[in-house]
Amino acid sequence: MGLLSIIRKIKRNEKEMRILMVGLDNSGKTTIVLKINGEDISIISPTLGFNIKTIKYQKYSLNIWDVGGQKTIRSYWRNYFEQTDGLVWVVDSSDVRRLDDCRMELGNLLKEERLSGASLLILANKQDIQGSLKPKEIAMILNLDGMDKSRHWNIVGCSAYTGEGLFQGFDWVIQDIASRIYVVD
Ligand code: G3D
Repeated sequence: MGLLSIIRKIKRNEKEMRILMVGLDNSGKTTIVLKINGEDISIISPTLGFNIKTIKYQKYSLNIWDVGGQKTIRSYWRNYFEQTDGLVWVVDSSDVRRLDDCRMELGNLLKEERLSGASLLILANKQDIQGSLKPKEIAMILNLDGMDKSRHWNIVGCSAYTGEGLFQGFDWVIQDIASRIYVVD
């Protein structure tokens, strides 16, 4: 690690931790955010024909958007990748039909060079629905073991309705980020 990056790490503080929450539409992102007590959801750029929601989660800033939109929009997202420490990818575990789509979109996102260092939490949401796939099954279908070995990732089953798994998931991603970016306590 170069001196400059060490200095940069020391200078950063927790408030700057930046997490993006992404997933196909209808996967449950908005519901999760409401459940974990995100207040004041503000909407960025509705004029551009798509929304990026942003909230505060504890001390952290969470940006949220749907993937699967048009390619032109996708190029605009890149502006938001700068300084992204963590990615939370939300899956609708009951929507087996769209899991191929889901794998493809996640794969595309992870190709972004600026996201290469980001910790990745996969939330296998909607576990309260009978017949929804378990985290292990989702991991297989999304081929998570096939990801770059340097990627820090974890998959946690959750339900935005019951709240099960949500804090476990977020605690993991925040801890993982903290262990990477803070040199001093
Ligand atoms: P999005 O922000 O990713 O697009 P939303 O997704 O949060 O709007 O959720 C999409 C739909 O899924 C909503 O249903 C929401 O209530 C439901 N949902 C979200 N999380 C869960 C969950 O954990 N369990 C169950 N059973 N449903 C969930 P509606 O009917 O309002 O469209």
